[in-house]
Order: sequence, then structure tokens, then C-alpha cells
Amino acid sequence: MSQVERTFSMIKPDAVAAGQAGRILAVLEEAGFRIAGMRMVRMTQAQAEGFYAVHRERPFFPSLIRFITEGPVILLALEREDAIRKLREVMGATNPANAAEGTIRKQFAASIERNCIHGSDAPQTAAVELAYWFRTVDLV
Ligand code: FUP
Repeated sequence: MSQVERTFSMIKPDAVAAGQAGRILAVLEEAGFRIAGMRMVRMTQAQAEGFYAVHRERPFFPSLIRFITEGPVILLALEREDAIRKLREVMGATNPANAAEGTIRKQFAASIERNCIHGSDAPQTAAVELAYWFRTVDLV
């Protein structure tokens, strides 16, 4: 049985700068996600490096940090039945070239790096990422 859970999402700087944040939020709401927390931040280098720490040895890490700090992002705590799996489904594949029709990345993303949205990939990651950006008492 699926149950209501929370996941972490982020509308990335490319989509915010392109004025696509509202349309992405509409897709998420239409997919049944309830917004339990929302905040706009311009990440510092240190915040970005901490958030993406699992990728720090990867060749794309410096470029990823440059991208994610280039402008503001919208941090989201999203709630739904089976939220983690469902968010990954509506986001589409990491590389928009491989993303299915109708997914957010297919519609709005330009490349594997500038891919418009983040979503936690597992319950443990969701817990860590939510706690990184939101205080539990601020989620409604
Ligand atoms: P995802 O969970 O779909 O966001 O994808 P990953 O965890 O594999 O990657 C995290 C982020 O690293 C991606 F959103 C974009 C970036 N990335 C690159 O820039 N280049 C790559 O080759 C792979 C990932």
C-alpha cells in the first residue's frame, strides 16, 4: 500500500530565470502534490557543495556547483501518496534527451546539467534533503 509521504524538490536556476517556475508548480499540483513548504534562495558555494556532497568526486561537480549557484532556486517540500517515486516519474529522466513525453524535464530542460528540477531519489535522501533546507516546524 502506498502512503502519504514527503519529498524534497527544487526548481533550478535555469527554470526560475526562464520564468517557468509557475508552470512547473502547476504541473506538480496537477500531479497531486501538495506544497508543504516553499522558499526561494540563492545558494552560496558552501550550501551548494554541502547539498551535492555525494557528487563531489564526479567530473561534473565544479560545473554543477557553478550552475546551481548562478541564480535563485525554489526549494519545495512536497506531499503526496508515494511522493518520492511519483515525483521522479513526473520529472522524467536526468537527461532530457531521454525523458518521456509529458514529463517536466522533457518540456522545460535543456541538458543533463541544466535540467530544471531536482527530486529526491529515495526515502533516506528525501529525509536528509528536506532537513538540509527546511525546519520541520516550518512545514505545514
Ligand atoms: P537526478 O537524481 O535525476 O537529479 O540525477 P543525478 O543524481 O544522477 O545527478 C544529479 C545532478 O547532477 C543532475 F541533476 C545534473 C547533474 N549531472 C550533470 O551535470 N552531469 C551528469 O553527467 C550527471 C548529472
